[in-house]
Parts: sequence; C-alpha cells; structure tokens
Amino acid sequence: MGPALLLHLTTGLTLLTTTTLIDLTNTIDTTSNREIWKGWDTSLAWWAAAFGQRDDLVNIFFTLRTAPHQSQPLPGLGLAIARYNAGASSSNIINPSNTRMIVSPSTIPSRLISGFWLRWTYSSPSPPSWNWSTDPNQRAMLSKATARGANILELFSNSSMWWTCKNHNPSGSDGGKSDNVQSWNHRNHAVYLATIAKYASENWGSEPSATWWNGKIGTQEGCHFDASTQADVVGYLRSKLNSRGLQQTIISASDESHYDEAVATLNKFSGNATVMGVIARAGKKLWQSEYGEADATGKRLVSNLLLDMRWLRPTAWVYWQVLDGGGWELIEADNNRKTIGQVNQKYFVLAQFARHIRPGMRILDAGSDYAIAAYDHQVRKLVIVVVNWGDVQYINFDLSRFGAVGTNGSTIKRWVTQIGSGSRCVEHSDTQLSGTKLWSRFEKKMVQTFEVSGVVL
Ligand SMILES: *[C@@H]1O[C@H](CO)[C@@H](O)[C@H](O)[C@H]1NC(C)=O
Ligand SMILES: *[C@@H]1O[C@H](CO)[C@@H](O)[C@H](O)[C@H]1NC(C)=O
Ligand SMILES: *[C@@H]1O[C@H](CO)[C@@H](O)[C@H](O)[C@H]1NC(C)=O
Ligand SMILES: CC(=O)N[C@H]1CO[C@H](CO)[C@@H](O)[C@@H]1O
Repeated sequence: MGPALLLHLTTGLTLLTTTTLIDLTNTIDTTSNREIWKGWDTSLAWWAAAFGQRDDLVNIFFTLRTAPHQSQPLPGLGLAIARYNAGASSSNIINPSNTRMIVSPSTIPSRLISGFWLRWTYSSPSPPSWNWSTDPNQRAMLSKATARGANILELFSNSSMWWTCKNHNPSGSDGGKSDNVQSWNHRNHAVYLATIAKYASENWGSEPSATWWNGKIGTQEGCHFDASTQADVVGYLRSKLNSRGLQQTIISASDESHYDEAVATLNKFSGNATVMGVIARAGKKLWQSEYGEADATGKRLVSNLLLDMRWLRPTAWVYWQVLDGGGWELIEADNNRKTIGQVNQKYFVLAQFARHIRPGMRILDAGSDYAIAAYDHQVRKLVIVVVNWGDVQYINFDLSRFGAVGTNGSTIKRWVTQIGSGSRCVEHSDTQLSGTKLWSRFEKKMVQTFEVSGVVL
C-alpha cells in the first residue's frame, strides 16, 4: 500500500502544479518590419583606460569565442561597436598665464580621460599643442576591438577640453546647470572632435561617427550644454568634418540621461541640426547610447532592454561600463586598483541577447513586452528572446505567419539564463518544432533564447 499511496501523492502534486501553469502564446508579427540591427556596444572610457591592454578582456567582450575568465570559460558577447571617449583632461600648464586644469575635490582620478588638444594655440594637429600619444590604454582597446571585428567606432565627448570650459573644470560648470563651454570655444569643440575623427580615420584604422553628452556630475568628466549650444556645435562640427573629407561621418545628438529630456532637446534643435520633434517620425536612426544601472542580477537589464526593443526601437544598444563596481558592471572591477573580480549574472542575461541577435538581422515584434524576435535573411534563422516574469509556465510561440518554418519535429536550440543566480547561458537541444509552434517551460525570472532554422519570412 505504501508505494501506491506515494504514487498517488506524487500524481496529485503533479496535477496541482499543472493546473497552476498559465500558458501564454505569442505570435511573431512578420509584418512588423523593424530596424536592421547594427550591433551591441560598450563605451570604452574608464574601464578601457584602466584595462585596455588586456587581450582576455577584448576576447570576452568583442568576440563570440568562449574566452577564459579567471580560468572559467565565458561565452563572448561579440560586441560590434566601440564607443570611444574623447577626453577633456590634461595636466599641462598653459603659459604665459600659468593656466592649469581645475579638478573637483570629489573627482575620481580613473574617471578623467586624457584629451589630445593641450592648449589653445593651433597651427596643425601636432606637438606641442596636440599629444597623440596620450590615452594609450583606451586606444589600445579600441584597436584590439577593431582587429576582432568591431566595425563601428563612435567617438563621444563628455566635455570639451578643460581650457575651453568657463571654469577650466572638465567635470562641469559651477552649479552644473549652466553652459560650461565658453561661447567662443563652440567652434573649437567642433574642431577638437573633427580633428580626432580625422586622425582616427588615418591612424587608428577606424572612421568614427560623433556624439556627445549633455549632463553633469562632479566625480567625472561631464559638461552641461544648452540645446542651443549643441545645435551651434553640431553646425560647426558638420562643416569641420566636411572640410576634413569626412562627409560620411554621421553626427548624432543629443545624448541624454532621460527619454523625456532627449525629446525636449530634439524639439529645441533648429537649422542644420533639425531632427524633428519625435525621433521615429524624423526618419532618423536611434541608438540607446548609454545604458547603465546598479542591479547585478540582470533583472532591470532584461526588463529595460525588452521595453527599449519594443517601444524605443533602437538600432544599437550600448552598455555603459562592462567593467566597474557597485553592480553597474557586467564583470566586477576596480579601475583605480586595477583588479578584476567575478562575473555578474547580468553578463549572461545580456549574452542571451547579444550572442544571438546579430548585426544585419531584422528586429521583429514578438507580440508582447516580455519577448523580442530577430530574423536573419541570409541563413533563414529566427531568434526569439523571452523572459518569464510570472510563475512557472509554458510560453508558446506561433510562427504560422512565416512563409515557411522548418520541418515538423525539427530540433530547436535554446539557451537558458536564470536572473539573479543559477543557469548561465546553458544550451539545450530538447525542444522540437510542432507544426508551426514551439514552446518551452519557464521558471519564474528565467530568460530563454531560441534559434529556429529554416524559417522563411
Ligand atoms: C603625451 O602623452 C603621454 C602619454 O600619456 C605622456 O607620457 C606625455 O607626457 C604627454 N606629452 C605631453 C607633452 O603632455
Ligand atoms: C559623462 O557624464 C555623465 C554625466 O556627468 C555620466 O553619467 C557619464 O557616465 C559620463 N561618461 C563619461 C565617459 O565620463
Ligand atoms: C508533427 O509531428 C508530431 C509527432 O510526429 C505529430 O503528432 C503532429 O501531428 C505533427 N504536426 C503537424 C502539424 O504535422
Ligand atoms: C543636412 C542639411 O540640412 N544641410 C543644410 C545645412 O544648411 C546649408 C545652408 O543653409 C544647406 O545648404 C544644407 O542643405
């Protein structure tokens, strides 16, 4: 009787579990025809200025190889875009007035990036006014990333060179809300960026597009630019780039902290900087140009990333600092002490997207805020990334709107990462296509990525 009772109990429990499952079904919208994906990205800046010589790190971030981290194999993120921070700091003294850079008391030294233009005299972009040897580590990471296949370089600046700032402090204006670039230096800031772009195209093996930041925090480089100032600099920058033969280099602005601010700034632009009120309507491309938060579990990342993909519709998505502290990072590091620690679960959450949604794929709407799809025309592959915020349940995908799907019963590969802790990009080959449907069982807060072959859009 004992075993029978046990069996009965087990069955009862199974039934109970089954009845609490809430199945969800999503239909991939093949007509959604979103943007062609440009790539995933990180800003180099501080982490690269500290660790730019490290080949292990460039392999982890800029290839799809399995690269070792502290003797553990780590699936590479395959980032395609590198965002290079044109620095605003330098330690030289400008004579005859014995002018030197002002450093805020709270400034963290590893957050000041060395700039190339050392003093306001300018005859040609060469010594003694320009120092192309500076910032060797960030440049090293850029060239290693380019060698590994990163094919878009974005040049960005957080502040113009300190000596163009009213207070000679590249961490922002006194008070932070007023313009810190002297009006007669708007043109110089454009010259600065255009000159670096030109030098990079001739010497660094990559031709950048340019952008800059509008904001201010005293611990690092930053500078408030009024919308009118930005529009002014954009105008100058276009002409300075063109006069250097860089007509193809795209200028992007404005790089804001908050979505609402971005729309407000865009609305204030005029003349040659017009980007119309609403981004999508203007026929411009939008990048999520700096994503960061301090949640190492990956929960906020997956939630924000999926919302961005569905509603903001960027063509590139830039993680701010892949190495940092306090949960802001994918891999823990101390840029001042130059030590590297553990890999956060957030790394694997991002890998569920970045390793599978690749440059050139078309983003498709997956029918909900908890999933996104991408289609690769060349190899006829469909990628779906899904998170389950609910209790344990099956999530189904209906592919019936595609012209064709693979043969019934064909194997679909899937990868699993558990938010917080647990599975980290674990690969499974246990899911089959059933007619035009696929489904999988999800734990709560589980991210799964599916790759379906033989799909015709
Ligand atoms: C140029 O940069 C290099 C590397 O940071 C530094 O060693 C050198 O002193 C700089 N030269 C000048 C003139 O500032
Ligand atoms: C640029 O400045 C903003 C605001 O000060 C800050 O959030 C961002 O991290 C800075 N980036 C760099 C590269 O300094
Ligand atoms: C797919 O194959 C399964 C198992 O062989 C079968 O039960 C099912 O009816 C097939 N579905 C379609 C749509 O052909
Ligand atoms: C891109 C763009 O709008 N360019 C314009 C900038 O302004 C000049 C002079 O007004 C025009 O000729 C360009 O077409």
